[in-house]
Amino acid sequence: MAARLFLVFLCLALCSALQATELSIIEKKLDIDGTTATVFAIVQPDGTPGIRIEKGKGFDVELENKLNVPTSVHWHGLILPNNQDGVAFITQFALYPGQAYRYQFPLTQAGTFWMHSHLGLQEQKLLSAPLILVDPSEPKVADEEVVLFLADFSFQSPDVIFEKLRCRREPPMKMDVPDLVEVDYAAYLTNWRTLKSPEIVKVTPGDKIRLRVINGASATNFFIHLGQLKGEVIAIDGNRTKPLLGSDFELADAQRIDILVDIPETGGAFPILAQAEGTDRQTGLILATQGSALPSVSEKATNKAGALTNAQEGKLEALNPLPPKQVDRQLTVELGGDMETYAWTINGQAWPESTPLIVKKGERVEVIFKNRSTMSHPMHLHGHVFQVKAIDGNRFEGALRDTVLVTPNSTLTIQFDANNPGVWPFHCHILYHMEAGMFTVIRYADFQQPLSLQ
Ligand SMILES: [Cu+2]
Repeated sequence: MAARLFLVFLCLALCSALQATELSIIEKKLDIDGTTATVFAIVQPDGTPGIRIEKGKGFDVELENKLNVPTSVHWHGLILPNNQDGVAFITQFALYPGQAYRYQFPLTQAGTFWMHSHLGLQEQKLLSAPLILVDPSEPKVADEEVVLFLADFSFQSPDVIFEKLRCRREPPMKMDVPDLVEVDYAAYLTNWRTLKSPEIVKVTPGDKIRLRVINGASATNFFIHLGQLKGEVIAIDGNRTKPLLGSDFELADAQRIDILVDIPETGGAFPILAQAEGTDRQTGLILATQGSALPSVSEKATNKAGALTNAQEGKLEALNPLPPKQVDRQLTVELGGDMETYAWTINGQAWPESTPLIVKKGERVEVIFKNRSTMSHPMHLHGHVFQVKAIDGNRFEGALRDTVLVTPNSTLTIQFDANNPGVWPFHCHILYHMEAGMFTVIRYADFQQPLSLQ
């Protein structure tokens, strides 16, 4: 018995002695086409934004706040213990200036994720970064990987943007389709750069490239254009899908898409572009083989993009869907609000005046979203993976996701297994809709939230 206890202590001591990955939240200068902006960032000691972790090693991150304001970081899409979900004042306390917190939990997933502030409007100041989980035991699907981290950028403070949205009575831009573009952004970024000086990624002729595209924008849905390249979608929100072929895809706010592309044997330069919904503006990077002539790509696209639709969602199928099981509980989630009042609600309530949605551990839960508004809402559930099960009443075995776009005046059904007790944020990922009230929690019955956070 004593020997066994000693071994347990030895193991604990060795485990805690292992070095955690260090991540710091910092303020930094960013050049936006010749004008310097002050933004936030989440970086490793060498300045690399975000992290890449091998699944088997588990999540072990020492996160330090080097800002002079409180902050928090949420690990978007990860299945993790409730008290490490990083949502300030709901699942954790804020991280105050100078404080550090060590996040440690086992990893059950491998795929493309991201991290971002979950406190106030800090996400708009680019407090976000990629979070890539890899599983070396999985068969290799590509020769190279390229991460595209998309963002929307404004020189205005997020508080001013929010106040303008709440006070305006006129659309901010002349629009053919109203309500598609809420914020007139100064720039759209890919890996923190505009198309005036895009990242050029060297690739080899004949190679297969895995594009990990992350929509890290605060309030923008994108269309992804591969140009001459043909793509094969292999994963959505970090979950494997059956192959979906194409050159143009949809990527709502906070979602991720993993696409395989083949670089032709003849080589060349291949822009990978993301065009903001409802605009003629785009961002991106260029994949180029040695010696190829680099094209200049304008920030202005040839055509104005319309709105994202349900078309792609209806074609996506999970590679490993939820096992068949009878639904134990059905929750209806009505999404309401309008641009005039700029009050956004879930079941008629705006956070924090919200009634939590209750589930019980072990249940198969079905959520029916009914969007009663004229805006799209990318709805995100923390701590769980859900499967899309129906769009406008048409049932199918859709993708596994953590964020799904509910388009205007449509109904969309998802299911998940309630197997991770806690109090889990469930909200629209458009930052300003969330801030204006489109946020609630799913609470497990009998879950004891730490008293101090109630
Ligand atoms: Cu919304």
